[in-house]
Amino acid sequence: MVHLSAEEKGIITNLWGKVQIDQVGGEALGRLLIVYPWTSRFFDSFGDLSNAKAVMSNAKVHAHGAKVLTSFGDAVKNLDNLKGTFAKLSELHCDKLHVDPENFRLLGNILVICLAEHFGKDFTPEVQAAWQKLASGVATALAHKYH
Ligand code: HEG
Repeated sequence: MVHLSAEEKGIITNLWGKVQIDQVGGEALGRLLIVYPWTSRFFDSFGDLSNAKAVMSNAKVHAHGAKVLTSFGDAVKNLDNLKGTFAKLSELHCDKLHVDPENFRLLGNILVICLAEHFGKDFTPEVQAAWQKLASGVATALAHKYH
């Protein structure tokens, strides 16, 4: 499990307070679907995901991306207990949704790219390192109940 220093926790909490969840969430999920097209198999009910423009303007992608990033925010509030925080969601993604947990890592890395784009020069290497660690911790926590 990841260990975050007090400094890293401060960096994470500070940036999170400025994240536009609806916008960044939709962007991150949209980019996941475009960069790794096979991930769209989980979202049959979302309608047209056949090309980048269709994905990025798909309202269901934006709504679900916002939902996912809001849930990711629970990690920020529970930095010392990621496994407990995501235990139920891990069971859901394993037992009901059958999402390959590798996808959590892909989404985490895409989220970091979206944050870098939004925050520009404020997204220093230290900030990136803290967020990369958090994304990895969330992916591990979401994979924890897989069997
Ligand atoms: Mg998942 C549903 C969180 C990555 C596919 N995801 C959900 C829900 C939450 C959530 C909160 C709603 C659960 C509910 O209805 O009770 N997802 C979540 C997080 C992350 C993640 C925090 C990673 C940071 N999800 C993820 C990835 C995929 C995926 C990478 C697939 C590539 N999620 C998925 C699907 C659903 C959810 C297919 C059900 C969507 C629906 O039909 O409503």
